[in-house]
Amino acid sequence: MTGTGPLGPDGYRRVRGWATPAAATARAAHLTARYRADRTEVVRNPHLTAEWARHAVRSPALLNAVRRAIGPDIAVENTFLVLKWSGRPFEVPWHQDGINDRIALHPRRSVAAWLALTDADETTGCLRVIPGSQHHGYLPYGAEPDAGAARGRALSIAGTDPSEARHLPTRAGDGCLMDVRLVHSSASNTGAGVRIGLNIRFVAPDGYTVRDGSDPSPYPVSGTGW
Ligand SMILES: O=C(O)CCC(=O)C(=O)O
Repeated sequence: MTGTGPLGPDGYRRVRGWATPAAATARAAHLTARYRADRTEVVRNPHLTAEWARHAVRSPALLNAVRRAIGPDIAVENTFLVLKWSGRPFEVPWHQDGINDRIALHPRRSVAAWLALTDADETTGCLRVIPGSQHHGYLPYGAEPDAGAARGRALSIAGTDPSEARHLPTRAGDGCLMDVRLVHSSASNTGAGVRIGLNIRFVAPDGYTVRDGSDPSPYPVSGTGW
C-alpha cells in the first residue's frame, strides 16, 4: 500500500511529554541498574510484565497522538525495550516496522512509536529516518543474520541511501510516532552513557493481518472496539 499515510508527508511526528524528563530518567536509572550486569540489549514485550511499561503505553500525550492518527480503538501489538550500551556495537539496520514474516500492519490503521527514556543524540544512537519513504509502500526485505539485538527480528532493506537520512535527537520523556512503512534505523552508541528507548506498535482492531497463523493477542489500551 502506497500513499502519504496518517502522519503527513514526512511519515513521522514528534511526541512531547509522554513522561516528565525526571520520571523518564529515573526509570532509565532503574533499568540500567537491572540490566547492566549482562548488558541486556533487548527486552521483549515489557508492557506484559512491567508496571512502568504498562503505564508508558497508556500515557495520555502518547495515546492522544495515536488517536489522531488511527482513531479511538487502539491496542498494543508488541513492544520492546532497546538498551544501547556505550561503546558496545549494536546497530539496528534499515527496516520498516510494519512488515515481517509474522504480521503485516495496515498503514492507515496502525502506527509505531519510539519513546526516549534517556536523551538520545547522534553519538548515542538516536533514530535515523528516511523522510517520505513511506510513499514507496512495503519494500522487499531480508533477514539480517548479525543485526545487533534486534537479533532474530531485524530486517534490512537493500538500497537504502543513508545520505537521505535525518537524525531525530530526542530528549528523555519525548518520542515520536512513525508510519509503519517509514524506513528507519539506529547506529551504535559511541557516546557517554546508556541510551534506552521503548518501541511500541499500536493497532486498530482491523489494523493487521497475521501471516504465519500465530495468535496476535493485541493488548487494548483505548476505546471499546475490542
Ligand atoms: O531503539 C532503537 O534504536 C530503534 C529500534 C527500532 O527501530 C525497531 O526496533 O524497530
